[in-house]
Amino acid sequence: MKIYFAGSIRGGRTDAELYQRMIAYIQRRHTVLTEHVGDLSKSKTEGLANRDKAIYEQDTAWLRESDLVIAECTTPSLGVGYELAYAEKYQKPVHIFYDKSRTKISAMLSGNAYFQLHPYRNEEELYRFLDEVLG
Ligand code: 6IA
Repeated sequence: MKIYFAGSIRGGRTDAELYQRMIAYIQRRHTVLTEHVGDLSKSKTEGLANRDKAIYEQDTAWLRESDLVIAECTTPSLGVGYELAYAEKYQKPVHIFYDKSRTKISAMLSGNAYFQLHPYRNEEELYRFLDEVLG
């Protein structure tokens, strides 16, 4: 499957290493279109305004091309929130993961039955949920 992985960039890079581990886990059997989300070498502020248009065009094209969206939402991100609504518009299955001891997920996500939520206690449980989602 082609997986669109969404995680915070300008919203804050606290969980970038976790994204990197999740992406590597998914890549054992699937294609991740958005590997850069877990790229630790790139700064969250990198980029110029004219590059942002290209990022938007590429990411929305990848969302339309994807079979499934996996979002790690412990660190809140406006961009990820936008991507989730965009994925719903294109009827892509959306799975949202978050560490329930570290965040309260937005009611705009938990209140929308379209989204499948996976609140986890630790990383071990997160990978178990990922196995269930990826089959
Ligand atoms: O509002 P945020 O920046 O936190 O939004 C994060 C989400 O938007 C991610 O799930 C990405 O899919 C997308 N996104 C935001 N910035 C970029 C980006 N910047 N490149 C690709 N997708 C992005 C340049 C590279 C970066 C690693 C520094």
